[in-house]
Amino acid sequence: MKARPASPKHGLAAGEAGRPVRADWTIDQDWEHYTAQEHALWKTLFERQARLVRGRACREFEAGLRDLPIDADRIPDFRRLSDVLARRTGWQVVAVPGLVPDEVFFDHLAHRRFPAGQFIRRPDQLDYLEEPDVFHDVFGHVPMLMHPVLADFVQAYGQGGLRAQRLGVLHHLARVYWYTVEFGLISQEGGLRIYGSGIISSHAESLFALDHPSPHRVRFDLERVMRTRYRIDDFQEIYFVLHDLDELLDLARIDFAPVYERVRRLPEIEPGELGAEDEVLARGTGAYAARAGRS
Ligand code: HBI
Ligand code: FE
Repeated sequence: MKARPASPKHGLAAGEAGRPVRADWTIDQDWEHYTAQEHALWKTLFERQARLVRGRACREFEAGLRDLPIDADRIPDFRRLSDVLARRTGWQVVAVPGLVPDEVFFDHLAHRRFPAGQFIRRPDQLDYLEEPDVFHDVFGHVPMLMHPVLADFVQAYGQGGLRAQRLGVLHHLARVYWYTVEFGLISQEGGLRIYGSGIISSHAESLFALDHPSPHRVRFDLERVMRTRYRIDDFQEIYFVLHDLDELLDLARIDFAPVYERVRRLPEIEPGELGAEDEVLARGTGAYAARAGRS
């Protein structure tokens, strides 16, 4: 891990033996106890990112953000977010101390509860951290959950996660989530737009994903994506592009079992690798990855 967040200062994450207090790993957001410094850090992140993603994020993100009680002044209160979200798509936001075990994560999603990091990153982690904090989860994910298609797709991922685990193919399914919900691009009127939360909540990657010549931008294809490894410690070397968010609705409905059967026999694909069957929208130079010592 490149950077670990400080453990939450309040809303105690773990019992004395280091186990979570509740079986579902939720904690109280304890909104009243955020410090002025923590709210100020939110403001810094929010203002910078709200300005940057205008015209870069897809219109569904813009609409979701506009309709939610999320603003620059304070870290959002999950109870108020849940009130609005529940009325729109039936989702709620619950607080967790950070990454939770896969089964716990899937169970929340399957029940339309989005586990959001309670803590906010440290000031020296403005640009990057690997563990999801309140800015990544609330600014990045919650506006997209206001959209009915994304709302259904993320629930289907939770339902499919436990099954994929039993089948021993979770890594294939996790790549679908990674290259859509976290790092997905979509083409809309003005060109490429971002819908992936990992990009939307990152200042540097919001620029890199759309404008940098290094990464490939390739048309989304389910089996191709299931075979593609990803990196969690740096910008992506490839982004997959949807024509329409409705494509995710089809994915939420189909049975992945036969797809897993095909994919598990096929070779894995490295993040920077292109194949003959790819519909390449923009071939990347790979220059960034090469400079970072990969190639
Ligand atoms: N926990 N809080 C949190 N957020 C995530 O995005 C998350 C997680 N646990 C597991 C996980 N993601 C992934 O590894 C699964 O999607 C496979
Ligand atoms: Fe995320």
